[in-house]
Amino acid sequence: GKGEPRAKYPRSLPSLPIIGSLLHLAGNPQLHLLFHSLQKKYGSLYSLRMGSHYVVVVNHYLHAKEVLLKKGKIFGGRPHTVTTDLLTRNGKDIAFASYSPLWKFQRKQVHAALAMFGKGSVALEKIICREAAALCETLNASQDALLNMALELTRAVTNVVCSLCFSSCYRRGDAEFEAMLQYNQGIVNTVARESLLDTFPWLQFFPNKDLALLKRCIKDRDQLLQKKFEEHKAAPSSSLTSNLMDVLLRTKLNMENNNSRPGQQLELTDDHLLMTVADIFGAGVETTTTVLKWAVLFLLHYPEVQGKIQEELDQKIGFARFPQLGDREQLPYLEATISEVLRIRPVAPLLIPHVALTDSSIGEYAIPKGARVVINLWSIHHDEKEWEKPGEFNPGRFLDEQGKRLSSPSPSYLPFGAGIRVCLGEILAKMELFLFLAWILQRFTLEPPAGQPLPEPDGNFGVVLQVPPFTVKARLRDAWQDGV
Ligand code: HEM
Ligand code: PLO
Repeated sequence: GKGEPRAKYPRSLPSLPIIGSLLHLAGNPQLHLLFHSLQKKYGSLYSLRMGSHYVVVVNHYLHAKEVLLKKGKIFGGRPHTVTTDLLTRNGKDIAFASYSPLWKFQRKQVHAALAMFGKGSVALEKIICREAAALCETLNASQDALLNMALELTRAVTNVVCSLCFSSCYRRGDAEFEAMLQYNQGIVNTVARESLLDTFPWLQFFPNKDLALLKRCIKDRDQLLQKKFEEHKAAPSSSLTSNLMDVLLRTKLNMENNNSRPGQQLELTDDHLLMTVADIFGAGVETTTTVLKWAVLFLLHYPEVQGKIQEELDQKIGFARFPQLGDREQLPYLEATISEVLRIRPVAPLLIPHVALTDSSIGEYAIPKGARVVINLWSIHHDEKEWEKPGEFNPGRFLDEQGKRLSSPSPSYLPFGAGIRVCLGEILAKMELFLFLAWILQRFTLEPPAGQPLPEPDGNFGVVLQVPPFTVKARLRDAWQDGV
């Protein structure tokens, strides 16, 4: 009305061509870095227009917490994009689906299933330790030979998720595993790239050959999924704590039987079921593997950190038994190292874009309905007012003064997001990171092979922040030399 102050919108970047040309110059757009550096000129909250889309970029943790926690439901939407719609059959999954009653139901089902497998964490812990043992065997057998560590880590992590989703696992040379590696790589390289860069920039950064590749990879993924789906439908497991596929199949059946009741309109279609499993399978593999690769690359760059973790392992666990989850409190330096890896190289540096479902605000700024809100986790984790020398890899920053307990020096830290869209795999991922690293470092010292240059730990922006390829030598530690 009259006299009312006009709504104040976030400062907006001058015009698209400028961003477009910045990205163009950069060649491979490292969007999180560009959005971080734009703060100098435009402040921590600013907006830009990408074609028909209004995008708000959030670089400060207080604004991020307002979006994710205080107004989580308002900002709980997701954008429709060409590539993620292809990947998820128009948003029938969890991660790329907008807020809806069915989405809420899918999340709840998966959450309950994961909690059930982790009951007292015993079942999950057993699965992870089984894979850690197999991984250590492989490392041991390929002593001194150059080893594709990334591949072995991926297999170990994949087998954990495979057990969870399908009660199955892969051995070396398995054709289905090789196929999965292939299509995952293709999807990671192409999906969601246009969520911020469509219309005009789309033409520059999303060539049609990428779209063709993505479609091919999705087809391969669908084939694998369909096979699993039919196998499980034909022979469902009777056990209650079986696997995600069987749990969802049973839920679907129960819903159909109850659907004669009025008021029960939710329908979990085959597509919803498949896309839900696909999300967990995809996220379960790509995220944890990526963090493990980052951890190993940083340990190669910082041998003193590796030495300190091993010292702690030797003192608290020794050589007569293997690490277990119950040791976590006893190994604060290892836990601090994991926290630091998740800070310095966030898996999802811009999370997944959120969408404002109604007119709202962030801080003192008005945000219109439909705005895409990008949370720049990179900025939040590299804020100089919150972190001392944020660019430095320093696990010690996550320890208290006595160096005995984990303690974050700043609230500007959200590696798994927060609120209604918080990561569904946080607990699982933390268990895996801890157990795999503890098992490996108890037995082996990781070294860069002589004469092979170690790449700088620079990330490559994509749907996950990708690790540069590198080679490793795993040397059996002295205490294990005779007979293991
Ligand atoms: C979402 C981080 C592992 C399943 C997310 C988000 C982040 C994240 C930042 C986005 C939150 C947002 O958009 O606001 C991580 C990290 C991981 C990890 C750092 C490993 C260290 C996993 C694993 C699983 C998983 C192992 C599966 C078991 C999901 C799913 C979503 C998600 C389904 C979508 C949630 C939604 O949109 O409602 N994760 N994640 N994540 N994560 Fe993870
Ligand atoms: C990884 C490649 C798979 O083929 C498909 C897939 C499904 C879920 C995605 C995941 C990919 C990448 C990481 C994502 C996850 C959902 C949540 C997770 C985006 C594309 C994160 C870190 O937000």
